[in-house]
Amino acid sequence: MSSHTLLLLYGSQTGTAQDTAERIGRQAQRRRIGVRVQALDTYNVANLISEALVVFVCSTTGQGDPPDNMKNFWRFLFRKSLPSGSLRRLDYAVLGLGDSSYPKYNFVAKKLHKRLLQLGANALLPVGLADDQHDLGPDGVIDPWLNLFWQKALALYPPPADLSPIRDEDPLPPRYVFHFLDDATEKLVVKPVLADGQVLPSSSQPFPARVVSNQRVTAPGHFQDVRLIEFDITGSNIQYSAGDVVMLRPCNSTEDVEQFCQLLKLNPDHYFVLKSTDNNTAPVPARLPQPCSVRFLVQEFLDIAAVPRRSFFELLATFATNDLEREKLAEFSSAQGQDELHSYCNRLRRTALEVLADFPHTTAELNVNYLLDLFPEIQPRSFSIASSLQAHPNRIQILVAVVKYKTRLHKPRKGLCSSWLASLTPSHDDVCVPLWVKKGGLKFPQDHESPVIMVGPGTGVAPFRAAIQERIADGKTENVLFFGCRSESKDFYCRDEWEQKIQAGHMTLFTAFSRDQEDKVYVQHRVKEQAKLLWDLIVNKNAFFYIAGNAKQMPTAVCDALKEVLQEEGGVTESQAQEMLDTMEKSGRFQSETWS
Ligand code: 2AM
Repeated sequence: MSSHTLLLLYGSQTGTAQDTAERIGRQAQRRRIGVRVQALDTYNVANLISEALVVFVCSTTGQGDPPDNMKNFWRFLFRKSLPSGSLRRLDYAVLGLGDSSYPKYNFVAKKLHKRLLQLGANALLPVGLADDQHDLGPDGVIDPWLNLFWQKALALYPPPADLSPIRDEDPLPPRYVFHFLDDATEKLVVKPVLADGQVLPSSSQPFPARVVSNQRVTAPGHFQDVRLIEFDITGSNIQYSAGDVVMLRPCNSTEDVEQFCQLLKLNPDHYFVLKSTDNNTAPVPARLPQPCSVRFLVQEFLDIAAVPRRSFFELLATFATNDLEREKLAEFSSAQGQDELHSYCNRLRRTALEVLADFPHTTAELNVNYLLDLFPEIQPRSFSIASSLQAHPNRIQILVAVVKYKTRLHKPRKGLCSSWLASLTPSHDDVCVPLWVKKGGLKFPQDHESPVIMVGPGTGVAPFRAAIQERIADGKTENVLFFGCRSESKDFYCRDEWEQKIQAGHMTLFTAFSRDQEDKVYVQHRVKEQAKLLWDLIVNKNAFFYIAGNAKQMPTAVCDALKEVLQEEGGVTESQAQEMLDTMEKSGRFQSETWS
């Protein structure tokens, strides 16, 4: 292996760590350093002992867990049998991406750094802890960290003297080349494989599920459109339990695809064959059919509706010939321009497509071979499953809050996935959503005796609906649900279902309608009111306690309320109550799942 090879390994949940790793990879190419960029779980960890220089870029998920595409690596690295000096030949650096508003801030990066030191590896510099809450966003930490990294790395691994660096103004060679087919060519389209009932559906082989129903469950006119969407998974081999999540990839809207093609002067009906310029570092994505139509690429693959990252501007700037546009793009690409870029893009949630429309000259000059360098791939989204197989055989149901809000921009902002899902019309065969299922973070008790207490305001109720359905089918009827919404008449979804189950004696429900009276009433207030019941369930009956939802302060507030309950009823101090919660958490009797 060449000593001039830098290996960039990333663990990425939403694509940010991957984008950062790729950005560092491009910086390495400019410095003429050979580079490989890989997701941690696609890398054979046993090879680490023979690597020279590795940068790990890892994000931390909300619960402090490593991202899915580094879970196997994580298990391997923490094996007790690994000898302590086994990585002493390795030089490394760890860059963590996190959000300091979460308690387990950058936990994965910190723990990885410690473990590598323990295994004898040499840290080139202290672990970098990028923070979403930083005034300049994560780049506020990443840029100075990278400067220091390059100083150290280039001193230890100087690039070949006969090659000069590639300037920031010049584009790097593209990772792919498009070979367009002329219309006369017969197109034998090789479609990517879909799961056919023989294998378990996965990211590489999703199951095309028919949309059975798509029902608005909030009152007409209510500000929030929430959908209960049902998929048919007959013949898929999919099995799931309460707490599991379904993964699916959204598509861009037809209007966005049309506009994109117009701006770039592309014919959506043209077909091309994609060739990689380096199969080792950038193989042709298996999700793309061969040949592929421009429409398929733009609709299903390129994430043109996301707020673009800085690397997008860096590359776009290299195509600018118009002076005004070039100047602006250079500013957005520079370290000094990050504030300005934040105001232009992130604050207003401006999409990549809208940016292209703002820079028409540059967009018209874009070299199509760079499309996959400019736009990341559309990432799959996860939804807590809201149904159980016992109650709904061969079905998966999800609750989706359709994301729509205003910024100073004229057009309302729309969440790509939720808007796409809401737009699907149920029909017999033609509307199919490729999906697969993953184990979720919430686990419900297997025994028959333990009661469960669940706090799930808004769409946070989804995994609890699954749990209640599943438990009732198993004859487990001690189910206590705290549900919160704005108003009894507007967004109290699943009401009929709960009423029927309450009547049957299968569950207890406490509701908090936050806006039906002058003062806000939230689920945490109801938790406090039920102190006696909760104490009895938790202490005498060994109940499990769950929180799920998307309000940022809600989980902490519910936790505090629960601590107060324990203090009040048990006559213990605050720290003793905290200890009780910690013990419950360790044994799985206190679990939470939050999302934004
Ligand atoms: P609000 O919108 O009236 O503030 C589902 O979204 C419910 O969660 C709504 O009733 C919402 O109330 C409520 N909610 C908002 N912030 C919350 C918090 N910090 N704790 C508990 N519930 C909250």
